[in-house]
Amino acid sequence: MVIGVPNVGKSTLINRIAGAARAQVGDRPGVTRSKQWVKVSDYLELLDTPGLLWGKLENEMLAKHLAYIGSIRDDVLDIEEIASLLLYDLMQLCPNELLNRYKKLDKDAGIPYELLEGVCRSRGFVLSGGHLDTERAARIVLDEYRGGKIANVSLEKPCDDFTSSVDSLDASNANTEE
Ligand SMILES: Nc1nc2c(ncn2[C@@H]2O[C@H](COP(=O)(O)OP(=O)(O)OP(=O)(O)O)[C@@H](O)[C@H]2O)c(=O)[nH]1
Ligand SMILES: [Mg+2]
Repeated sequence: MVIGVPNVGKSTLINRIAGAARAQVGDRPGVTRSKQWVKVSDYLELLDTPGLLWGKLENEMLAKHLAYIGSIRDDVLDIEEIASLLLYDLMQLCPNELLNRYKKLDKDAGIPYELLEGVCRSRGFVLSGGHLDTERAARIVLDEYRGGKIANVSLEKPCDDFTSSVDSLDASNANTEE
């Protein structure tokens, strides 16, 4: 049985082991809707399963990370906030790669949203009247991060503490279609 949070590649792994596109794959959470046996050989069958999330995500850092990687549907999130926080975290983890991709970021920005505005300036996402198209920038940042275009960096270390309890995000039904 292959289990895990949504959109991490469970079905892709099964297809790779089976050597054929047997399980449905997609770049969003909730693609696998029910359990499905996939026969790999006369001696091996794998069970693909829908992604699972905790009923309520009580740790703020864990919730953020799941949002960054696309395990929680974007349409239940404030993507500008998530993208801003992601940029802020990446600025600590891999500033050189981030500044290389988005040239006009202020590496000393004190507020995450300023980094999203920096992405707008870097990419020319400016609307009439000089307003910055931060929603477009947020979608681009999340897309490029999830596509591995910004940096290959781990958000978590084995020693990280996920026991603190902060009610930040109710993820019930967050990985299912309406
Ligand atoms: N970069 C990268 N992308 C991957 C990898 N494995 C899977 N993907 C991509 O991640 C996305 C999700 O893959 P799935 O196999 O559908 O993920 P899942 O865990 O079965 O997702 P659910 O069924 O929705 O829970 C797809 O766009 C895959 O192409 C990997 O090793 N590296
Ligand atoms: Mg799947």
